[in-house]
Amino acid sequence: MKTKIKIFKGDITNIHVEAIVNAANNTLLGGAGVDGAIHRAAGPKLLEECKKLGGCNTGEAKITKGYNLNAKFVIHTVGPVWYGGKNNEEELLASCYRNSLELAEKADVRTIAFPSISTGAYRFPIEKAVNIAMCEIKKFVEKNDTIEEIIFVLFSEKDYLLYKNKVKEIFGFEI
Ligand code: AR6
Repeated sequence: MKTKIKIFKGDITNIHVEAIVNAANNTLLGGAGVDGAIHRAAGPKLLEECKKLGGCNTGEAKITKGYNLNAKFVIHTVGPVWYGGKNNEEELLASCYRNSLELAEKADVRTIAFPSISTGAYRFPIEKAVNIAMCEIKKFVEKNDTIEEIIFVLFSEKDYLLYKNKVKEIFGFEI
């Protein structure tokens, strides 16, 4: 495995990477949380481009330019709302990570940052979400080495520690 996995505590809009992933909603027209922060930092042209995309299904992803962000691209993915786990939520969250990474690879992205998709307004339990995120990343990096760096950006200390411990468990190294 050549890809480096990193964990960072802070605001994803400040990270210097080629693509940042947005935890969006089905309209792709902006919202609160990380979505709001990304649209604010990217500026109004991001919304203009998003309006042309015709929304996005849950579990899927679409790519736009990054406009005023440091990142060249934004990959918008729509996580599932957690309704207790019987509505295919786990598989849908896994497909957010898979589809985002596939789009990044197609766009020749070498560095990418993810937020913790679905664990805010969409209420996905973070202990389950972090496991799904890391398992999907591991499957991807075992088969692809075009992406050099994958960074998870967490807002809170609690989330940061959960991700950090999961990296150790799944990848077997300390960050
Ligand atoms: N940088 C990194 N992480 C952040 C940031 C930031 N700037 N802001 C929030 N987080 P959420 P969801 C964390 O609610 O659960 C939006 O309204 C946050 O603490 O942003 O997928 C969309 O339009 C949490 O841990 O995304 C949708 O309607 C994580 O990012 C809906 O929310 C995800 O929280 C999507 O909900």
